[in-house]
Amino acid sequence: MSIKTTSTICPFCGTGCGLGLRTEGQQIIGVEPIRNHPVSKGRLCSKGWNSAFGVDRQNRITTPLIKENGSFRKASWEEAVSLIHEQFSYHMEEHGPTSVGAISCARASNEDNYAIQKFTRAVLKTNNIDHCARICHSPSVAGLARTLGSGAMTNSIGDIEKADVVVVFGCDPTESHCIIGSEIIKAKERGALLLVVDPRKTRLAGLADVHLQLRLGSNVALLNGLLNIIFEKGWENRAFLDEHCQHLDLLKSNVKEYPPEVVSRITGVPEDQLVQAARIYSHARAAFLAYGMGVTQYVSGTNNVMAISNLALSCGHVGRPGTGINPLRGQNNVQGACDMGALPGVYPGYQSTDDPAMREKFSRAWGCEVADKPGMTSLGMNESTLSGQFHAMMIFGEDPVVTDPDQNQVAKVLNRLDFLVVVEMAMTETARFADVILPAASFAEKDGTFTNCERRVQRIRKAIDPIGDCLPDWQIIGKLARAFGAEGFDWPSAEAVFDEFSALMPIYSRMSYPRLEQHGGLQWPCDSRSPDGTAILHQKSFPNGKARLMPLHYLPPAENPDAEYPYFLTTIRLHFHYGCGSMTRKSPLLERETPMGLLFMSPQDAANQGLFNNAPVGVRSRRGYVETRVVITDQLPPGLVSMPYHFDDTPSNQLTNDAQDPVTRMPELKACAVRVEPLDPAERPKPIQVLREQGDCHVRV
Ligand SMILES: Nc1nc2c(c(=O)[nH]1)N[C@H]1C(S)=C(S)[C@@H](COP(=O)(O)OP(=O)(O)OC[C@H]3O[C@@H](n4cnc5c(=O)[nH]c(N)nc54)[C@H](O)[C@@H]3O)O[C@H]1N2
Ligand SMILES: Nc1nc2c(c(=O)[nH]1)N[C@H]1C(S)=C(S)[C@@H](COP(=O)(O)OP(=O)(O)OC[C@H]3O[C@@H](n4cnc5c(=O)[nH]c(N)nc54)[C@H](O)[C@@H]3O)O[C@H]1N2
Ligand code: SF4
Ligand SMILES: [Mo]
Repeated sequence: MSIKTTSTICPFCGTGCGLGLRTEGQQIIGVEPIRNHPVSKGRLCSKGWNSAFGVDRQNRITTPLIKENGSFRKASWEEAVSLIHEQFSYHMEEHGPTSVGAISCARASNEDNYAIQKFTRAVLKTNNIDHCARICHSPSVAGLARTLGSGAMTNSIGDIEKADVVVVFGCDPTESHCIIGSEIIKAKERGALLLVVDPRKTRLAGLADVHLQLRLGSNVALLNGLLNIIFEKGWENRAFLDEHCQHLDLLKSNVKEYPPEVVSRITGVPEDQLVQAARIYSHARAAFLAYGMGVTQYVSGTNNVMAISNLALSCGHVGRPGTGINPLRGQNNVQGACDMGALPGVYPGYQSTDDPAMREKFSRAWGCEVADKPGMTSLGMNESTLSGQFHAMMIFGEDPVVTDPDQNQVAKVLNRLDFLVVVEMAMTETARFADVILPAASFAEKDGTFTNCERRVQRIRKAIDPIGDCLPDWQIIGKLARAFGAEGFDWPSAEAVFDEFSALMPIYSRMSYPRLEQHGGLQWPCDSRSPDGTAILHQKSFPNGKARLMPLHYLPPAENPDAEYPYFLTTIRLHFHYGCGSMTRKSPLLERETPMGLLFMSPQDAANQGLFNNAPVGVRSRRGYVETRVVITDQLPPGLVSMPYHFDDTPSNQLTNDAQDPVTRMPELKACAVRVEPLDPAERPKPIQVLREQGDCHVRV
């Protein structure tokens, strides 16, 4: 049998590296990088190299499954779909369409996400549609929409090589966006100055010219402090401010309240470092600022994003090569899932559901009445379930039991739902709660597109047939829609789905599969004014004319250490694992590198508690308890501990707090208070499943 290589895109992070799948017949036999790929240029990180394990047939759900008497049995598509139709119809009639909803999937394609939100709005007649962007970059979408008028990365990954200053603000790209991380290291090697703002001494912080090791959750104070110095010294970009920004006076009087001595007290950063950082950023010819979850995952998430925007605008580092405000979008297709309107408030292309003209546009295009009531966010649907108003949910490819804050609360919600459908590739902790599981095809088994963090829409291509009874999500939606008697879901191909949505979305309007092929992907906006795509946003002006500067105030995290829970816990990512681990933990090579959840702790704290490297410990918060092992590291200052969130047996989301940003309802995943309880050194940490059986963790279900 001949061997062929199919050119596609890595299914993990938003960098969007080009990946070749080598197949022999219907078997994936290898993975290779794509040499001439515009972003990855022949490189992959270890997750990309190991992507085939996550989709292997041995690790997959391959038929629909229906729960009966507490366990799953195999079912046909007809039986599963008819049960879903019956249950959803019942709840829609009994309690109205706002009592049902869907969670879409930032790991699936644009075609899948478009189909899922169309089905929700046109067939279930509700705007209750959301996805993991809620707990990821929703503050970027909201914050940048307010200040700049558009919520995506303003520049491109290739701009890093044009910058003379790179700022890494609350993100850890050598772990999380490894190929971007390596571009930053290259920039540093060729002489760019590197500024890192992070409470932990990350790998890039170790290489930085200045590392501002601020206290957890003190971003707004720090950013206002930098602006105070910049305005005080006259280092702002007057010409840019005059031409492009409004509300300068408001911002100036706002940051007057943040002189260096006050900011140093709040953030713990020495005053001379604040001045040094302010000088470097404001004096740069081109400063590329990248930021991540250390900015967004706070009750002050949207304010943090707007404070970053204030700084970049005041120094004029927007709209030119090598600059920009660059949220490093996380999931392979989270940018696309947002673009497709898998959010309660927007149709595809960020066209508001509150705008009657848009409602009319989509009603006409879809040939039916669409939902007219405002939709709920994912956490809103959870709350509504607990108050008895929300009854049936479909979750496409997310594992909230492991990845949402406060695991015991999530379990309580899923138990309360009357009917839960999970569309998944593998058996996850969330899928165990389902009444029906539908088997999804993996990225290797379908055609479509992913949109990476720099707004580049790229083709993914089918290398093998879907295994077993699996189907791409958009075809699963087709089956469900037919059961509901709905028309307009019978697309003959992924390309037909793409053609339908690109015609409805101005920012994708000049894209087509042949044009994506020809250009090696196209960056939106791609319209008649910019038919070959847009590498840099806001080069001439902002969508609303001028950008807005926003006066903001510092707000501490919702939960802070105290005598009972003396440590701050922050949750992080590790290079070798991804999300809930449902794919990366299937790779023996990745699993060998980090096989279990860990608690990182400073040498001082470990010494105070009499803990040695690898010592077993319990970690407790007001919400839950896990057991794990200690790793002593000088990456952390005393008083701060950290844990990855990839491990279903050591879930750090047992501990996290679901206090929320009032604008976006982003939960505060980056800060909560915990205590660390040494276990007998001979004891093995118990996985959560065992703790639960023993009643050792306060499961509130
Ligand atoms: N290996 C791997 N890569 C991934 C993922 C994965 O699961 N595994 N997930 C993908 C996804 S979904 C996403 S969203 C991205 C996320 O990518 P990142 O944003 O890099 O993710 P985190 O590890 O959560 O990093 C957040 C950083 O913020 C810092 N931090 C915490 N609090 C503060 C604060 O108050 N201020 C500042 N300035 N910094 C703070 C933390 O110390 C940490 O270094 O990664 C993507 N890539
Ligand atoms: N404590 C803490 N918690 C966090 C974070 C944190 O920093 N700290 N980060 C948060 C962030 S930024 C994010 S984005 C979330 C991520 O949270 P999730 O989205 O729940 O995590 P993933 O592991 O990406 O889960 C996606 C699931 O999709 C499935 N899947 C993959 N491809 C497809 C497909 O094509 N179709 C279907 N139907 N399914 C598919 C996979 O099998 C996997 O089980 O986690 C959040 N949780
Ligand atoms: S950097 Fe991201 S997209 Fe590139 S290979 Fe690694 S996980 Fe995949
Ligand atoms: Mo994310």
